Amino acid sequence: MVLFLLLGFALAQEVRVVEGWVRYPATLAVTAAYLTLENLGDAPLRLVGAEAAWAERVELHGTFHQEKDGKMVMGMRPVDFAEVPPKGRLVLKPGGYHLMLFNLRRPLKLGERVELVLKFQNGTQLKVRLPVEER
Ligand SMILES: [Cu+2]
Repeated sequence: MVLFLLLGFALAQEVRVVEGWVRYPATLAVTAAYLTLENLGDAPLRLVGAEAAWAERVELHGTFHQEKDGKMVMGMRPVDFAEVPPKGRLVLKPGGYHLMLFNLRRPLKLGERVELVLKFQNGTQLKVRLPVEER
């Protein structure tokens, strides 16, 4: 039991958030979170999702270009994971990977910091606080 706790602690130290923000939502229906993760360890880490007490559901999305009626359009869809390379960074940003938060339980205030718990495939969870911003 003690070993498990120590291991969990050690893993949690392997990844950190460099910066991030949550888009100031226009409605309670949906918003998105963007952040840069840094993997300090020697093994790849896979971000698989997140939880937030202030939203009913969180999905990890990727953005793709696809052909539709002869035109290239940008679309997004849920993905199983996004990888943070060893000694490297993963950037979640508009037009790329992002976290979508659905059915907000309360209105968010501009400038407040909200908590998210990031979940990784190896069981690591990382609690982060991101500012609500209008960019
Ligand atoms: Cu999305």
